Amino acid sequence: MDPAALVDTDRWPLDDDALAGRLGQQFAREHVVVLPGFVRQDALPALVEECDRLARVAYHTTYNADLEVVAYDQFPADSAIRALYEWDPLMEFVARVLGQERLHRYADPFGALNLAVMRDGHELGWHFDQTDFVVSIAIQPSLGGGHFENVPQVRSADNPNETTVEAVRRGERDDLVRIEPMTPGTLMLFNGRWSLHRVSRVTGPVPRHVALLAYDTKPGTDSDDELKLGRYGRLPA
Ligand SMILES: O=C(O)CCC(=O)C(=O)O
Repeated sequence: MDPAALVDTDRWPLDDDALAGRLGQQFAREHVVVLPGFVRQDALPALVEECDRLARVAYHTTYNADLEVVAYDQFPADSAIRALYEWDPLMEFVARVLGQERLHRYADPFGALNLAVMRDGHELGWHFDQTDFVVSIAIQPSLGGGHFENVPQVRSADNPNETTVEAVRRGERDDLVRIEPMTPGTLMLFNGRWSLHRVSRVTGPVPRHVALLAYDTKPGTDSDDELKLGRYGRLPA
């Protein structure tokens, strides 16, 4: 599997410094960037098929959520999604957009790469991530709901901003909430450690499939056992 064949590099030339610079300015302003049509339209059916296959081994997590998760170690060697995650040009592109000299793949053997599968009635509550940056790739939207709702950079390392965070959780600060499109093939980059986010309740018979690619500014970042047990139902052997 050649990951380069999955990406629409005419529209999104990953080695173009001007593009990375433009997106970087947008990220600095908005703390999120969205790249529609990142995955080529003609590559999507195979990705949907892969997700449908993977979804059969997903773990039904109840950790602050009601959704099914496929962990990194469950993606087979020939997985197209795994190939994208392990493809250095993508990680280097993300690093350039973020103005980071380099990024590291998340060291969590489960959480580095996830497929989030959300079926009728599933939802994901407000939360922060334990890694600095997440790239999500929308693969299949649900018929109803399943909106990614995000309060970008609501907190920072210096300012936990608990009053606002709690107000968002109580539904009193909808003015801060940004809803991103779930168009298949869209790549989105957000800083999940500082951005409070959730996915609204999914409705209808079509499962929502999103791939989540986790990166960190430091090597060796891993999630704690509580998160692993809650999200994946197990710990590494
Ligand atoms: O499915 C998404 O769009 C985001 C999922 C997410 O935030 C998570 O699984 O932690």
